[in-house]
Amino acid sequence: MALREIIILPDKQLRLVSRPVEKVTAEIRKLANDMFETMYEAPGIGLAAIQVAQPLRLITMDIAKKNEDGETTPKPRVFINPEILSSSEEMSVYEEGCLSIPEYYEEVERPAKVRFRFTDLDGKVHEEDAEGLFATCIQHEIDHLNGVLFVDYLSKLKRDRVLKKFAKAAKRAAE
Ligand code: GNR
Ligand code: NI
Repeated sequence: MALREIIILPDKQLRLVSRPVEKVTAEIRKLANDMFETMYEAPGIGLAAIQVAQPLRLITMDIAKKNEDGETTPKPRVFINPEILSSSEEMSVYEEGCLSIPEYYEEVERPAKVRFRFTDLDGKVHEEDAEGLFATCIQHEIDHLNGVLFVDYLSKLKRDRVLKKFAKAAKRAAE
């Protein structure tokens, strides 16, 4: 396994629409393994391939559940070519963050529940229901595959403020 660099704003690659994974090859498995290592190290609960500069419809996620002793057991999951099939009318609000927009957090309202379809690393297709943080996270990650970032849901004032801040930081770093 290997750590990969997470790209951050204002990197334009974050706005790319990623292409479907046609076949689960050794290269795709390696990418998924590297994404887990990168995601755990960050640390984050989800990662889209474009965040490591690979424009492919591949997501890693681990929303570990705490047991009654307060211990967490890892639950690594890979979602290939995920598609939202339906979304609830009920909405929920979560404070979101993004590894590509470091140290910025804001509340975002999204459908509280979604049903989605995805392919696993064995090439098998599944349908699954998500709610709570899982629903928020899968929507956040699928947005990445379409070049959408959580700041796109904020007011123009807030979005422009954060985009400007990262553009400035990049300029300073380049000097
Ligand atoms: O680590 C992450 N935490 C998080 C918290 C609330 C809603 C979404 C997320 S995903 C984020 C990692 C990331 O940037 N994934 O694309
Ligand atoms: Ni993100």
